[in-house]
Amino acid sequence: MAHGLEGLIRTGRPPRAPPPPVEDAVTTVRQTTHDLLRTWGLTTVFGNPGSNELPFLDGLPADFRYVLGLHEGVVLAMADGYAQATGRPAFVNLHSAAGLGNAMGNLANARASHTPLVVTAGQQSRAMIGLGAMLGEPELTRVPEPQVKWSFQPARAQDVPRALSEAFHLATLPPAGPVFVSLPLDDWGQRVDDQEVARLARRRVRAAGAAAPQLVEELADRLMGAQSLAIVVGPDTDTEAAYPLVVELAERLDAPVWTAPVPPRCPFPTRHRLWRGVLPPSIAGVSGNLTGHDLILVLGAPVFRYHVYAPGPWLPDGAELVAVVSDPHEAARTPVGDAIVGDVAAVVAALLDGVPVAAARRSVRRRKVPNVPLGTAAPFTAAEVFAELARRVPPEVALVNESTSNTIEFWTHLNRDRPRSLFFPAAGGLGFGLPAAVGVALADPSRPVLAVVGDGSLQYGVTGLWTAAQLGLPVTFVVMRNGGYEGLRLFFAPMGIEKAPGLELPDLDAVTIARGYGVPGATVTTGAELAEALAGAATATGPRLVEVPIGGR
Ligand SMILES: Cc1ncc(C[n+]2csc(CCOP(=O)(O)OP(=O)(O)O)c2C)c(N)n1
Repeated sequence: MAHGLEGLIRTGRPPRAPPPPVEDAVTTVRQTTHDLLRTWGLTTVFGNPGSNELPFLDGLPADFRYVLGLHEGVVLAMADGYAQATGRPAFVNLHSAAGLGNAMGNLANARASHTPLVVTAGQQSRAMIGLGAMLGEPELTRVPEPQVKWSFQPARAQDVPRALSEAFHLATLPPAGPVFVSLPLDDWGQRVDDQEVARLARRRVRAAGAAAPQLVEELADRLMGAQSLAIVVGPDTDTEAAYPLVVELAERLDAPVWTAPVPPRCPFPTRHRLWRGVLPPSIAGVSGNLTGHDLILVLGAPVFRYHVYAPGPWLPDGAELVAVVSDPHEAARTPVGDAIVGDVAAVVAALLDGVPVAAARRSVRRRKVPNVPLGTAAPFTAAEVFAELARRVPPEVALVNESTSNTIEFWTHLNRDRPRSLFFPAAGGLGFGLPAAVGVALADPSRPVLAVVGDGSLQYGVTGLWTAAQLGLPVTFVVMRNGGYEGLRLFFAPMGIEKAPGLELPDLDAVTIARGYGVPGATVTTGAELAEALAGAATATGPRLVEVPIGGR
């Protein structure tokens, strides 16, 4: 005021506008959020937009990329594949309760995979959330439960940046996983303090990851005291850091290695002399396969992800178990054995310091991979297809598998030897595979992807074909055409089922469907065509679909 009065007295005219007050050094929630997302490396937005989300997308900076999925399940799985392949969190923007609901199946897969995802959905204007307005959901934060680590709607527009900061750090901290933030549409134009946001951008929140020396020593003693050790590896060891360390530990201890049941990743080289295969997903199956071992070391897997209830002993007679996992829930809910919660790579690295090379090699029987020649004409067996895939598709090609009834054959012939080589729906929810392959390809377009999906599975994520076509991603979609939900028939005997409806899938033409989405394709009818199609995966420059008639076992 003094300033204004002074101006009046001196000039006799109204004073010029005063210099901007401190509060003018503010920006909008939208600009701030865009800046923060950039700071966190989240410039790829996986989304499907609606009116609630438009104010966030308005003026999305030029260095951002919006990856449009035509259904929210596909959006979520693309982000999941991308995050799993990069090892970094991904950002998802969905539309209100309806869009979030559509994404729930794949959110369950992401949760089970420990995938760091910041999932957001647009909420109605704050004034209308409680009024039953279209696209407003007062309970929006409850929709994604229980598949997220944290679910939140900021109390004020000014809290949006801090809430997203919390979401980003929580999603990334171990155990990694999806989190959810509801974002009311009228928050984006509100003002927020620059300084506040600058502080958020500078924050680094990291897990120390160090292994407690006493626990490591104890564990090393147990490992060296074992008469017959077996190692079971899980998805959390499928990282650049942990993968080679686990191989080295197994070699040093000369211990056979199993992959934990229903593996969503391939955490150990499948042609290594110590690799024994995948444990079956039943209580009796696990203990039966581990018979003869007195100590089981589980690294980076829940103990265990069972499927069919086949009761039996948890472990072989007299055997003990120790699990090293990142997730306190996984550690606590385990019915048997001990657990250490921590960074698996850090624990294994520390173990290597104290574990000497095994004095003598035990006679670990090398697993025999059956030699299955490819037939000359369709229909092929799944084993023929996967044996040929192993021969034709080099290990640098990333694989995605969602061909349920053929999982055993797939793993029997699999030949991957490096981290982040295979992705599978961790919670068993179909509709992950096809779009996840799109996300994996986006993560590194120089690394082609081959996705094996069932003809049933294809339909759950089919619109991902459009995104693959639009972005020209080098993904080969191999559709195993058996004309039904064969995987469900496999449950008939163990579950005592005689007959059930809804298992036939006649009259589906994957090639025509793919063409409609802009993806060229063909049905292979001869062995030579199949071999050529598989070999082409490594040099693909865009998406294509290969339908493979299969039958018999
Ligand atoms: C979202 C979802 N819906 C239903 C199922 C149940 N389900 C498990 S396996 C299966 C059959 C899949 O058929 P297809 O992809 O053709 O592969 P196949 O079993 O014939 O090898 C179904 C429907 C599921 N796992 N996830």
